[in-house]
Amino acid sequence: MIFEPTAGLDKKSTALTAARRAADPQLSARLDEIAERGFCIIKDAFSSEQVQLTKTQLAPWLQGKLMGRNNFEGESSERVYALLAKAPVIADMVTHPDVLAIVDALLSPHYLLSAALAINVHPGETSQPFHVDDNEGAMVLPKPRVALGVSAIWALDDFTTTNGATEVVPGSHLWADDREPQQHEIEQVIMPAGSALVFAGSLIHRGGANVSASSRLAVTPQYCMPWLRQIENMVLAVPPSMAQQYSDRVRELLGYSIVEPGFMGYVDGRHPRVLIPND
Ligand SMILES: O=C(O)CCC(=O)C(=O)O
Repeated sequence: MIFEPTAGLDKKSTALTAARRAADPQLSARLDEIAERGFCIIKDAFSSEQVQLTKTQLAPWLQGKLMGRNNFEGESSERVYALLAKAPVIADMVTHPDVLAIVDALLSPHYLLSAALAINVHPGETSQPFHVDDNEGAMVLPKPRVALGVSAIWALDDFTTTNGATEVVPGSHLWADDREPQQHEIEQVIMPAGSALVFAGSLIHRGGANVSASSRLAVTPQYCMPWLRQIENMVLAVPPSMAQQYSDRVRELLGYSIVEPGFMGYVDGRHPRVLIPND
């Protein structure tokens, strides 16, 4: 059985997506590409000024101290988590309208930001193990299944053939769990700084090996269904006093939200936004 990435959505969301597709052919083409190949690339999603500002805000955290602790994180890579507690410009990435238009179509309303981390792949780094992003926590739902998350990987340096560009396996979001990618099925994502790779959380991918002389910086915001546990514990990473600086949209994505209709996410019987000072 083949699952469309959107097969898990309710009728209202599906109708909304159909209306948005009709109004926005570019969005429609991106959604078609994700349905078929599992990913799309948004070029020039950030201007060179935004790329530079992001690098400037990340620089204090990229001092060679937060190196990966295993082969998955990458022992020659730096990983900076909890980015919304460290670099407020990341909010513009996390809420980028072209990315959220895709996430809106693929996940249920009130979806959450599951992770937002920077990955600086240094020269000498080897390929990461292949993985999908939407199966954390001993997932018991085998593939093929609907995507439970959507991930973006934003290039802050040009992704080249040698510096550790992300590698994807087109179509693998529709595979069963036991299918292993063969060499000829792997595609490098070559894209200029400021571009965003957006993909179904069920797509097989990995960070590539960096055989160049320069590092490759990326930020990966990942979104998940509202009823899944976030990979990063976002409301502890960004407590109410810090959430105060952000828009309602960012706060909602962090988890200062409830899943409506219903009450998943309440705190002491009330909407969690009441904990944000001066709200
Ligand atoms: O750094 C990359 O290109 C990919 C990283 C990744 O997929 C991950 O850590 O989940």
